[in-house]
Amino acid sequence: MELHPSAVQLLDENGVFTDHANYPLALGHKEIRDLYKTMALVRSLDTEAVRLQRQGKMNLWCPVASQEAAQVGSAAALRVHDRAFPQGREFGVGVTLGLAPHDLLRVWKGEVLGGGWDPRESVLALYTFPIGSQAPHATGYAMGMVRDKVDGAALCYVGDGAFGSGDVHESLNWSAVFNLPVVFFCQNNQYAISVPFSRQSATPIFQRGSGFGVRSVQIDGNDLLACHAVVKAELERAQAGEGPALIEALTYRVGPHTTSDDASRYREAAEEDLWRGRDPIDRVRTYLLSSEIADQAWLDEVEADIREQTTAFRGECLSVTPPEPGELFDHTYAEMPSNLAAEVRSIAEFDLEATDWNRP
Ligand SMILES: Cc1ncc(C[n+]2csc(CCOP(=O)(O)OP(=O)(O)O)c2C)c(N)n1
Ligand SMILES: [Mg+2]
Repeated sequence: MELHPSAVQLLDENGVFTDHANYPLALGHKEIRDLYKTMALVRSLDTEAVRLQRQGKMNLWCPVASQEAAQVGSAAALRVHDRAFPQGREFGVGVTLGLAPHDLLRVWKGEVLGGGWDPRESVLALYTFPIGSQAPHATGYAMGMVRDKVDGAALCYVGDGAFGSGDVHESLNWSAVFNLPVVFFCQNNQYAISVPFSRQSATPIFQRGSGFGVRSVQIDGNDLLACHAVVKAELERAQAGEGPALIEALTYRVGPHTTSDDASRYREAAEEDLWRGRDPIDRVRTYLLSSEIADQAWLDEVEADIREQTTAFRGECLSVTPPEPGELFDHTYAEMPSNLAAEVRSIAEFDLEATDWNRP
């Protein structure tokens, strides 16, 4: 899938910058350097997380490689009174918002109780795994912001697959009818697990917005500067009373859906290679060097610093201990049914070490 002719792009595939009349660049040189560093850090930590899973140190991981521009650029546009509602792939959003990377992976080590961070202390709500269900959360929260007169807006992260859910359509409609300060940011990475976008929708996602009366735009989701400029402008407009917006950030997932998936079963390597060539980090690096916003010595320093942070991340990941299996049942019922109570007891009594797995 290729960009629509109307798509907003500030930094093209070759790292050439052209400002945009409606969505001008809203970052200074230092901020662009900082965001480059965050993108490179997210790439390195994500790569390490995949490694940890392959080494049996983590149950599952949901790779974000090649979606760093969409995640870092959008998250960097959030202001202190805004609130972001993620799905489950928003590791890069959490890192950009300053959450501890190892807290963001707790849920993937089975530490299911509480999600890993306190959403009341952060702009970021907890990950949401039932597809699309964060859209009514964001919409309701935006309604509350209006009533409480909070100067902010909600940013709702959705995938392309979430546009097959009723929750997203109901939220688009409701937010338009009530003119709510919510921005829907869709990372169209062109797959919902194995289902390609061509099998999900006959129209580009951003074109769905107008049917609800939601202003909509497609952007180059591999362009850090466009992701930041458009999310910033749309959050401000939503907050100013202009109503909701839908941003379709066209990108690609170069890795598997999760570490349990084998993407070679449903797509060609040539397609992955094409999108690897459109790498969002390479493009910013080229721009930094060609416009003399940074030099090679600075890039080398960044690389060394990221290497250190990645080593620390690995150590922190190894020290996250999953809860006892029986804790899975806590906080589920006010009064636990007797059959579940019996299950909890049998788990507690189960002696893993003494089990003879070869017994017929
Ligand atoms: C309601 C619901 N149905 C099905 C699933 C299983 N499921 C997990 S991820 C996924 C695809 C999501 O695709 P997309 O929204 O494009 O997000 P991406 O994973 O590409 O970031 C599905 C169907 C789910 N989590 N929730
Ligand atoms: Mg997708």
